[in-house]
Amino acid sequence: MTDCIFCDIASGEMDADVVYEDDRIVAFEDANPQAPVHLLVIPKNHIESLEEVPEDEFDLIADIHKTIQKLARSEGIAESGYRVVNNCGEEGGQTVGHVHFHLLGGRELSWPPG
Ligand code: IU
Repeated sequence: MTDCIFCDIASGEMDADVVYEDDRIVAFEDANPQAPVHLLVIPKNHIESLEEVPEDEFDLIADIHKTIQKLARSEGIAESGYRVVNNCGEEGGQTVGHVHFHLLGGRELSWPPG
């Protein structure tokens, strides 16, 4: 175990409902879902937030978005539509300090967020 719960999920030390995994990325069900489909997609390596992504690691962020596109299709929400959210930092509403992207869908989502 580390002091980062998402690192522990990525390494398999902490249980989560993992729906996708490759050598750099893991996707799992959010423990407190806000929509019928609510997945979190994360890099396996620890990066605190989007703000902390090094210039030379943005290919990883692109791959995460390719994964999100695939997951939206496999979850059956690609045609109806979905939302991808990154909360960054305190005022952005980030509560877990390991960069993650929410994939939400399966119901009509309202806008603007709170
Ligand atoms: P946020 O963007 O940092 O606010 O989102 C953190 C998400 O992580 C939030 O939706 C939680 O429900 C979710 N989560 C989880 O799925 N499993 C956990 O063990 C913890 C948080 I801690």
